[in-house]
Amino acid sequence: MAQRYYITTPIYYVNDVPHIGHAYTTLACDVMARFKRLDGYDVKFLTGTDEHGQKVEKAAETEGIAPQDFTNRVSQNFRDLLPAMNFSADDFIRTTEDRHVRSCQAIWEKLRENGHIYLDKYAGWYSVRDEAFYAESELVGGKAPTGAPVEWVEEPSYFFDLSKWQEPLLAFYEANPGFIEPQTRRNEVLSFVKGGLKDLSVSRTSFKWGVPVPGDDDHIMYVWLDALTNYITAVGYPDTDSQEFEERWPADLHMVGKDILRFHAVYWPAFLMGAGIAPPKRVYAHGWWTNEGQKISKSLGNAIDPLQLIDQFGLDAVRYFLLREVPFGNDGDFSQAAMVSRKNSDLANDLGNLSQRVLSMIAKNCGGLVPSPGDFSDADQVILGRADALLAKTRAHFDAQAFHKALDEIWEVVSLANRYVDDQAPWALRKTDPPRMETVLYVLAEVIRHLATLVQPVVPDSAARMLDQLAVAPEARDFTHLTAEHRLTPGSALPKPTPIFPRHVEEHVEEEGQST
Ligand code: ME8
Repeated sequence: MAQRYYITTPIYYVNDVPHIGHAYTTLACDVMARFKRLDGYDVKFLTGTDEHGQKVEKAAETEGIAPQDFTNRVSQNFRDLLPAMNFSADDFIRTTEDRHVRSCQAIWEKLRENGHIYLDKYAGWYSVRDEAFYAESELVGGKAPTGAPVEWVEEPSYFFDLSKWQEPLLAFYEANPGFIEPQTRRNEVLSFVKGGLKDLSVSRTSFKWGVPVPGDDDHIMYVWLDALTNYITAVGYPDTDSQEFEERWPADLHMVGKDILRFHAVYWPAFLMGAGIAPPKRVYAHGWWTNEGQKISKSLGNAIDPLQLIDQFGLDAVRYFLLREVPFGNDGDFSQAAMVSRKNSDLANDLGNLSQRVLSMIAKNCGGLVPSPGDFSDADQVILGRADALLAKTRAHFDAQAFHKALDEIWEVVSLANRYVDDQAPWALRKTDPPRMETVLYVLAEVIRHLATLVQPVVPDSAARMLDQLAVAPEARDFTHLTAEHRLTPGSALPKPTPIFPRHVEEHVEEEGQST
């Protein structure tokens, strides 16, 4: 039976329209999910929206509409991003759904039954923007350490006994060294937990937009306890005996931005252990995008709209750029120049040109059929060997979420193949040694088949077109076909090749061209 893989994005607040940062996290999950499916896994890929809490309530208030109407509208923007970015999510959860309210109340009951929740009073700082409580000692110049404004809150509150979880958490991190990635982030979490944990306020009474605390309607659940629970709601919690829960939980990977690592790597495993549920297997905290050197923020008005980027550069170029430009895990800066350069050099010049020149030579010189190879030379064997070895290398990088390294590895073979074309000069062989020309073009077509199969997770539409042009059947595109036993069949008919990766043409350049 297929191995299972359960991957999640954060659920996004509906106080804002989706921008490039949200698209980035979901993209990372999408390529991971696509890779695993092609590698034979039974995948569940979950995303959704976080719709409760003071931040969302305030945003609705500002617009003068009921929170539910507001969240219905904004949540739809996040849902619309899925087809626009070609995201292959299997489920989209909204925290205002009944299934989720039921699940939140169930985990609350479990925590209370197990003696981890008690009623007291909260007096301290709260940041609505971060939806987080801060101790006086954490404030920097009267603000949250994130720079968000804070307000003084004093109200009755239920608490979760987080202080008791320091040792169990440290033991858990120790036993599961890959639980938090990258390792530098793991070290930050470790030192935070070693510094001691305070009990956590997990309910609010000063507003209403949330899940009611079971048995005490004056309180609503703290939005982070509510939000984190989405990951188990979507696999059937509280029905822990259900087949889905047994098969899917614990999740294989929660992908998050570095800003929300603490919630996922400290609070969440503590809540789960408190409720007698296994923590997830891994939390990966990726870096933060800036825009031309500036922090992306609503107030600066410099959020990058993914839909606009797609319009400008094409979807696959955007997907490729985001994962290739910045080592995954690091912060990155978006710039138009870098985007154009990746699109033109890696996609148009390197991969696009390779496939276009090989396929048009085949169309012209081999009657539009997959060429018939003779014996393979050493050079042929070397490049075929490199192509055959790519899957294992790529898989190791994907398993470490090192997407940039996987792409690097693949593009090394793209370069080798381009060099092989130049060295072998099939256009010259056409006259001097036609059978050898066929062998060279066959080797190249086979290498391109490997490349196109492996880039499917990142540039799915373009890869599909490349595979169409090689007449690779839809059922022959998964990774089990990346072996020598599945080489292209000589003599099969190929469709007429058309370019797949266009160069980026600056609009103003075109206009200048027209006016002269
Ligand atoms: O935090 N660069 O939701 P959120 C990279 N609802 N990633 C970015 C980014 C940027 N500039 N800006 C946002 C929440 N992100 C909670 C999550 S989960 C149980 C609840 C991405 O709408 C990044 O993944 O503020 C970050 O963690 C997430 O969006 C925050 O989304």
